[in-house]
Amino acid sequence: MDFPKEIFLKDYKKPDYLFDTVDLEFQLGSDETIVTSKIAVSPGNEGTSSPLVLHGRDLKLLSIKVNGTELKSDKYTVDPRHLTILTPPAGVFNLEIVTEIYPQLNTSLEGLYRTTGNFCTQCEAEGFRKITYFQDRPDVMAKYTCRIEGDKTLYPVLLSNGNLIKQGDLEGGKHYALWEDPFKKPCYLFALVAGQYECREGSFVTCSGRKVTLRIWTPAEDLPKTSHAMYSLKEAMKWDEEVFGLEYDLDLFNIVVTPDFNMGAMENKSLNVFQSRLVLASPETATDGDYAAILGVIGHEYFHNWTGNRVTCRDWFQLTLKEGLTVFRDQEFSSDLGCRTVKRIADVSKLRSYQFPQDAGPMAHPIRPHSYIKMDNFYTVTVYEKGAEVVRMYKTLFGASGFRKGMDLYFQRHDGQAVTCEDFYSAMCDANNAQLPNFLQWYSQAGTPTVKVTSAYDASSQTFSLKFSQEVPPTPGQPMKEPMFIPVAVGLVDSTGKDMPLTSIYSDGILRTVSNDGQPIFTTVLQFNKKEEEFIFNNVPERPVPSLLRGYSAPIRLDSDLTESDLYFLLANDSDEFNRWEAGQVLARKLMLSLVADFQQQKTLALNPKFVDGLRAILRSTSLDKEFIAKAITLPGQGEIMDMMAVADPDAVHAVRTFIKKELASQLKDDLLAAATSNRSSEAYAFNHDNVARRALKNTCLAYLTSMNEPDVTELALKEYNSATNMTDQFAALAALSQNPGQVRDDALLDFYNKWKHDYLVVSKWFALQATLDIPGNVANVRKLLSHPAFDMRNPNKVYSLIGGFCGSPVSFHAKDGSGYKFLGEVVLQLDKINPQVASRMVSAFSRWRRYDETRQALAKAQLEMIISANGLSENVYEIASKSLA
Ligand code: 0A1
Ligand code: ZN
Repeated sequence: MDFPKEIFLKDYKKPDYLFDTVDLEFQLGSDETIVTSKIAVSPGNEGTSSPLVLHGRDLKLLSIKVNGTELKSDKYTVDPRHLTILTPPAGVFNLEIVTEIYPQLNTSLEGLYRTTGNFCTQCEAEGFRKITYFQDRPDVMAKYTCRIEGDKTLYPVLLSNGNLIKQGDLEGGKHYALWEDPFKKPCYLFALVAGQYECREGSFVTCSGRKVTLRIWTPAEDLPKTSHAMYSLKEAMKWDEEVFGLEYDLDLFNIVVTPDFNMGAMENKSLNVFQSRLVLASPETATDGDYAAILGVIGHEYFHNWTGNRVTCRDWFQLTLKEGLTVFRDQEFSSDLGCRTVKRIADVSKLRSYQFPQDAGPMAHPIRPHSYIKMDNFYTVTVYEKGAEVVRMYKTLFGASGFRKGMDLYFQRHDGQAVTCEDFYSAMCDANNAQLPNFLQWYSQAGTPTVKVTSAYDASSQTFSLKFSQEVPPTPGQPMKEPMFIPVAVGLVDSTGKDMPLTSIYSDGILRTVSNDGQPIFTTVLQFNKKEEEFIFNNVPERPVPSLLRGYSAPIRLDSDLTESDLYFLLANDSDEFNRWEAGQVLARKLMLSLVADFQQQKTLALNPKFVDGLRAILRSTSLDKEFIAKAITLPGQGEIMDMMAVADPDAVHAVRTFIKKELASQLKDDLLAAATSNRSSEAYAFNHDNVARRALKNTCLAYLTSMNEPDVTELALKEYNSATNMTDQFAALAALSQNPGQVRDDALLDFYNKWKHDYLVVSKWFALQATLDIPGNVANVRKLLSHPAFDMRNPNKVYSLIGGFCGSPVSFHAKDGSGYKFLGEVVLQLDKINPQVASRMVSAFSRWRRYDETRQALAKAQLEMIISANGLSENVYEIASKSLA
């Protein structure tokens, strides 16, 4: 490996040359593909005479012409990563480059590759350079045409971006298609698909009356499983018009399904590519979780058409400009189509379980990183999910209509451009005549801020004070931090459980009236942007219980002086449902941490009866949403608790969580049984909130009950498994049974495999379930599954299910004898030869090795050192491994 080069945001320079049009021609062959690229080049900077440096990887250069004349070999240089034209002509000129590539050998799944006989591309972030020599950077935007030639029988379907201009037959059993995309785009949005597909066709009439043809392409046998995806696409198109006034801009929108794909999906202009799991669904084979993921990701990719494609990123450091914003938009879309509180809870849980640990580890980076070695390593929960939280804060501050004004101004100013996060910030602030001091720190400072709050009530002056202080922890390369701008949504709850009307607040020496057009308000957003600040509420007739950070108004850790009884009060009464859930989670986290300490001191574990009572009241509620109840009775994950410990102790956390689960199950058995049996599906499967909520509650209760491992509940779970009419119920029952080692579990797992071995997506679930089993010695089982005939190391989805699932299970992965670490070390090296992007996602599981005890530290470190000293390591894995060891 050449010594990997780090790239810095501060070094950004505009491109020396612009590409105005790009005409591509692909001759698809069974062994090699010939790519001809004709580019109209113009100088980017007035009168530039610098060499034109093009990126390229794994390409065989066949010829290069400038203005129609073959370029002599002394006029250019080629190295493994570049083609440099030493003295390009002044002014506008035409460049023609012919390369040969080998898609069937491309297992990295970036650039052009073969998958089950078909051709597919993936160009984000820097895959286009594996197709042809190019200025592979997002601020080079051009209009493209794409002509594809190939065997008509092998590749009857030929697709690219934009509109189909021409197609026809050629000699030798070949045919061609010519596509033209009228919109300028960066090369990372280019796509080509060729192969044997059938399509489900639908249509959508836009708000201006244009009829758009919608096509979802899959192998013929999967067509029946595309109806939910088609529904999701139409809903997304309608939603973007209604909520943001954004209309689709072409007459055709294609989605292609592929089994082999590194990420979830890709927003190529008018030709989205999806991994199968995020399109294909039927009630029998997909769970409610799958249906929800499909809705969200179809929405996400479609929404990119405006946030990402029409307005794109100047450089890859700005990735959150399109991803944070588009995740925020897909979250809102799913909220509007389902239940807002439940969706918010799911999103916040994801942030806490995955992003908080990243922000506290060696890979911590701001939502806009300052540097990278491999951009692929920065498609992270920080850029995506924390980025979405940052966008959400604008909405919290400016309200829905202020946020919309900001979006409108953003598109008005930047349609057709490649821009920066500051451009988005300016559009938001300018549209609302606002200044948000320190807000931009969210883009440049890593680490999760901790906000401490203390409260005081003064009866004589009828004032209630909240004193805030904030601390942003040091992160790699950033030892000192500035205060952040933190919007804190607050309500005050009176002793009857009602929100108090808020009238005026004193802060910063200024008295502010709080009202909405003269109407009292019940939640106000405090703008906390200093190291310390006090806010005093006036006209507060009695000591309230403050409901802080309502709706989780900022991505921070909150440390308040609320007492246990305040938290139980909020759990029972808060009008902000998110904070009701949150109160329960705070109580559960405290309980789990104190029991972990007891466990470590070998004390007998006992469950606080108030906690049981609190959950019983929630479980018995007839007014709360059923999916909300399911969430509210679910304990924080093991990772979340480990993250809060000075030294993470997976065994103790696992033992405590299992103890609480069983104890709750036995103390709440009757209520759990009632909920599990009264919420069975009575009708045919439908993916609507009501039905999803019933299933969620039933299956959560079933998992609790089965954890007791008693014959009556095992029998119940078996009955649920056998009588299930949809995958949600069937898989939930199987997962419930799988908690307990023994014959029943082994039989059920085998039965499930035999039922579903013909369906690779269901088999992936089966792999994931076994990988995540928190049972001692599971390493050996997972190792065995690596050689299962259905497993394939070249398929990312299977790797994520089996290896990724395994790394997420604390007990087996962190086995004290190091067997889990050793297993992962071996797999990473094997994977790296096949697919560096996937290998580097897997090696990330080691990155927090310093969080564990000394024995585990030494074992994990040894694996990282073994990996980093391996020959021919990819830059992807090198970056994660070396930063983890630094
Ligand atoms: N932009 C896509 C996801 C994606 C990102 C990176 C990829 O390769 C490194 C591929 C796809 C999205 O946000 O959906
Ligand atoms: Zn995206």
